[in-house]
Amino acid sequence: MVSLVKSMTGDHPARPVLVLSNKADAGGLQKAADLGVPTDAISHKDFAERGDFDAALTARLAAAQADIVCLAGFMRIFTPAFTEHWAGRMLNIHPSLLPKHKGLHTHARAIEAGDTLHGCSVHSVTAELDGGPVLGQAKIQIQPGDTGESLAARVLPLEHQLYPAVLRRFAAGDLTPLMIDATG
Ligand code: NHR
Repeated sequence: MVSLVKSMTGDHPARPVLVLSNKADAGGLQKAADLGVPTDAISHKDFAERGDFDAALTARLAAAQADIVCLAGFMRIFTPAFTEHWAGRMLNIHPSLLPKHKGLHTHARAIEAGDTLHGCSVHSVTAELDGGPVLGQAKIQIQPGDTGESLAARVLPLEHQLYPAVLRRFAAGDLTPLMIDATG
């Protein structure tokens, strides 16, 4: 999130209008406020149904006049009504080379699967979890002796490079996949 916010200056076609979390104590809210970006929190626990929480998110995003939604560590699965409302306008970064390893614990699962390549993907968010069209990927080699933790530590800086680069193109209307090869 911080990498995205910091990237949106100068000739970038987008600007950050709101950083929104479902957790009032999320560390990112303070970081965003320190960067001068408006913040808010809406707790999913205040809603009996997922659809009602999602509707509150859409209302808050609309009030901020958001055109594009970028998920960054957002951990609540959206209802189809929400993904349809934001269809073609919502991005997520996922720590695997999609379509491999959707869901959680991706680094450990890449090692367990015997993969030699790993990385991260930015995708358009659809109702299918981690299943929307891929807009960019960055790949690294898995080394002998790698653990989930060591892989996560090598992928994270690539996430910080890939996501802003994809957002810049996306905001300018360019949906061509951006591929970063960091296999050395
Ligand atoms: N919603 C839809 N409909 N489609 C996607 O592709 C989504 C999404 C919501 C979030 C991010 C994704 C990730 O970065 C994302 C993509 C949370 C879960 C999950 O299991 C899965 C994937 C992602 C985020 N969430 C549990 C739930 O019941 C709660 C887990 C928790 O609170 O810790 O919502 O990988």
